[in-house]
Amino acid sequence: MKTGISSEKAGDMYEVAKETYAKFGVSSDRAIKEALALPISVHCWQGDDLVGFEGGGSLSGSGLMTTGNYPGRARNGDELRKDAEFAFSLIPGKKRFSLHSFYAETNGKKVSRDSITPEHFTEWMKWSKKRKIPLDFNPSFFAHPMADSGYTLASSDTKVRKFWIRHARACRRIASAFGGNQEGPAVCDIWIPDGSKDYPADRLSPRERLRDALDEILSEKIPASTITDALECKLFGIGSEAYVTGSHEFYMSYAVKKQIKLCLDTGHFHPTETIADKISAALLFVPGLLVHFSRGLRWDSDHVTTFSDETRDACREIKRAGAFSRVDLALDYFDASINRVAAWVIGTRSLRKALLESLLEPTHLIVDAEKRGKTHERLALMEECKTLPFSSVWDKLCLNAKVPISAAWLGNVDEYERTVLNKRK
Ligand code: RNT
Ligand code: ZN
Repeated sequence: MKTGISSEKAGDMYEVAKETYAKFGVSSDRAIKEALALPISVHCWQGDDLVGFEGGGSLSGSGLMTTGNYPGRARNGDELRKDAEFAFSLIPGKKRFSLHSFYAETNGKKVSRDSITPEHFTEWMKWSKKRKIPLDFNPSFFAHPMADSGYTLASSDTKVRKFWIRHARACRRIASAFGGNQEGPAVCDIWIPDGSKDYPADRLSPRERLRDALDEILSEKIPASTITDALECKLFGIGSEAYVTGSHEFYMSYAVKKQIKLCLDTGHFHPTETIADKISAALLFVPGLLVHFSRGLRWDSDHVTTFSDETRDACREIKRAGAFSRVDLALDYFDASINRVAAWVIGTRSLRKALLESLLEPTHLIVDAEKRGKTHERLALMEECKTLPFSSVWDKLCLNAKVPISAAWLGNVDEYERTVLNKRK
């Protein structure tokens, strides 16, 4: 597909845009540089529908669901890495790659989740080093017989609870090994599905057990130079409509008490609630945030992230708070109904766009208007910003990063689909 303008034309248009932004006191050159340097952690699970390499336990009971049957799902580590590399060639800026524990490569041997070690991620770490793609990690508390009851770390069954505690401890060591293999720590995000379909009579006991389990998991001291722990809250899931043990209040309080990063997933709140307003509040009390950029459609449906108001508002809030150094940016969605590589490219490019847009905002002018009590100016500036020549700066960012501009990347995806994905039967 030959969509988009020539590099030459894009260059010319950028010069005009640059002048326009300069009139607002913004250096678009600097914004491009900063936007390219912000790492986005791309989630491996969009590449294979969250199936993993264990032989695929059912997602049922976890509240997670991938729908669709587009051809070309990656079936092993080599395919997943190849697809990710291809997607990365179309995505501008710094990337990380986030793995779930069941992407361990065990040479066909069955290794229990409480016994996995860094050794099972040797291929990933080699790849990470070679491609200079830092890794992040996630213990997987679902798609496993021990999660069938719907409870893991909060289970009343000691055997079950202990199993998952051992799993989480094993995962923190793996994340730490990643951190030792790359520049800077690996983010290790704990999310559990625990909850109840209908109203529980006892909401307290599972939360007490979860608190104690987390205490046990996190008691193992691992240097912050290799691991960044994060805890992910949720409002509800399919099958946990009435009650989620790891709710927002639970993890917010726990994270504040233990000074751990809080993970805010854009799909994990009431549909009329967005995370933008939570960022400045939480940042006052926790060391930092992990944001999972997703797109809930009517529910936590994990649609592909887009350049939506929600994505843009969240990025703007981080920028306005001067908090990019304290917020880890990650993606979390899974759509099997469309080309999976394109899904990666769309979501990551959209988030990068929103980051660039936030960095191009003449925040100083808007804040100044507010300080002077000129709130009509504040609103007017916010509105005018929406129609500044952003697209020309975005194209220039892509040119600088040597990735296709505009929709030209669709041609590359088309070819990859024909020559690689369609051959997977
Ligand atoms: C689930 C959480 C969690 C998962 C991934 C696969 O609702 O968002 O982050 O999506 O761990
Ligand atoms: Zn998430």
